[in-house]
Amino acid sequence: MIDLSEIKQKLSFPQDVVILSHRNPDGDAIGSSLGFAGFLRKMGHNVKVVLPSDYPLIFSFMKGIDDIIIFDHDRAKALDIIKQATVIACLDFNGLDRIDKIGPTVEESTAYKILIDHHLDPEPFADFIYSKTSASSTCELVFTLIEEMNGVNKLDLYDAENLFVGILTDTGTFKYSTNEDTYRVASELKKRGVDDYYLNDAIYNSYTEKQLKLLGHCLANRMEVIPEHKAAIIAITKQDFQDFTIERGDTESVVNYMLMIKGIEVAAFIREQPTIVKLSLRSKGDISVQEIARNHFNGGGHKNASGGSAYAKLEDVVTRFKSILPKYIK
Ligand SMILES: [Mn+2]
Repeated sequence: MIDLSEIKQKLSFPQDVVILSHRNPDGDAIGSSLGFAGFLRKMGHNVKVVLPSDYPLIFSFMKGIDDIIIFDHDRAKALDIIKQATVIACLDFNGLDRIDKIGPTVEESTAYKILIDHHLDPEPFADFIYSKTSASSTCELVFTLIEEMNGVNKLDLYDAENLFVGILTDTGTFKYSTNEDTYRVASELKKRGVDDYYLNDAIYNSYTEKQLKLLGHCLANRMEVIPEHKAAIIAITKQDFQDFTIERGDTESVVNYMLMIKGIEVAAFIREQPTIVKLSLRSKGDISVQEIARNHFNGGGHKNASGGSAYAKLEDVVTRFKSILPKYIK
């Protein structure tokens, strides 16, 4: 374990803490932020959570989520809070460009900076870095850090639930990215009263009728399977966005369905947006979609889950994706 003496010293008296996570926050970004916030508050700190952009509505049930300050909604307030912070904790992201316009303010701040993350290649901008790419989620790391600080008894049921949410969502309900600690931490959280059936139901049985019909459309009319390269692609057009009045979060899990086809090991969900084409990529095993995203689509993420974008026509992005497949899939 890493040297905790400095962080312990910094947190040994009340601080104004700001917890930050990445744009388009997912369950892990939100859960780790809220869980760590709960822990730090019980240590006597004044804690605020700031996210660059709004969270998906399916997470509205999470305790404390209403108190999160969204930079996109109130820029002045968000920046003000960050400027006044004496401790800044950056959770579930590896570089200041992941928090967009908040980045420079964090860079300029003289606050004590903490980075807890499981993405590849963390930038060395923080004073305390707890980074482990083998961790399932930042929530897993937040919990193990709290354990190392002998603070587990400070976690209440809601903190435990919030941390469980990140593990659940970043592992696709324990289907990938798990390690021994993942199950151990999940067990510890369940011991603290977490009702994982309730959390699963709240998160995964939350489709609207429109979203399920959209999923059907994607699978029936927009999917192309390329068995020789163990790949599948779903590409949706601007017209699809209009026809289904697609909003933020509506297409969240579409990409994962393609990997349910036997023999398919890499999946691309490609979306034509007003000025840009965005890609969500998933893979199984040793195929690194992180490399594909980084080398060809100006993106990154994890080995088996990443994303990217391109300023090009939808058809051209699809063609480019197909043409690079042989290089990455044996
Ligand atoms: Mn994560």
